[in-house]
Amino acid sequence: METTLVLLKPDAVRRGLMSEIIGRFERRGFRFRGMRLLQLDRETAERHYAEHSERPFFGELVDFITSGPIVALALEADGAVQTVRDMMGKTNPLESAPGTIRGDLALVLSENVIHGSDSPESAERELGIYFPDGLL
Ligand code: D4T
Repeated sequence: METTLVLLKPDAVRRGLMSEIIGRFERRGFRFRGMRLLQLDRETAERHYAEHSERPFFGELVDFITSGPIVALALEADGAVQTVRDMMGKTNPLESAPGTIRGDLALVLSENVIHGSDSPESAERELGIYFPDGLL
């Protein structure tokens, strides 16, 4: 079994899409091992996005992810990392297929409603950021 970290970004919470997105993961059959509503401080956001620290969009990315409450989910299934990535669609919503979360709910790269860990190693690192006390 594998567990992955999902974030519903501030745009998803602001737009009232929490139940729409969480419902998709419930209906797909994931086991929910953690769920938190929180607002990131800049230091934690910079830790989350450390791999992008040299990219030109880094400042705006941190501004955006700290701009309001987010939901962090820890979801377990066989192949959870890839299954969540497939359900999310491509990073740029304009390239995301209909039927995916971004393909149905987003249009803008910088406000693409959801994050999912991109590998089991990233999942382990990111779960430690959002669920330092462990999972159910
Ligand atoms: P996250 O990490 O949010 O799940 O997105 P992805 O894994 O799908 O994509 P990513 O790491 O390449 O990008 C992280 C985050 O930065 C935003 N972004 C990305 C942006 O605002 N401008 C850009 O040019 C790129 C490439 C969108 C997602």
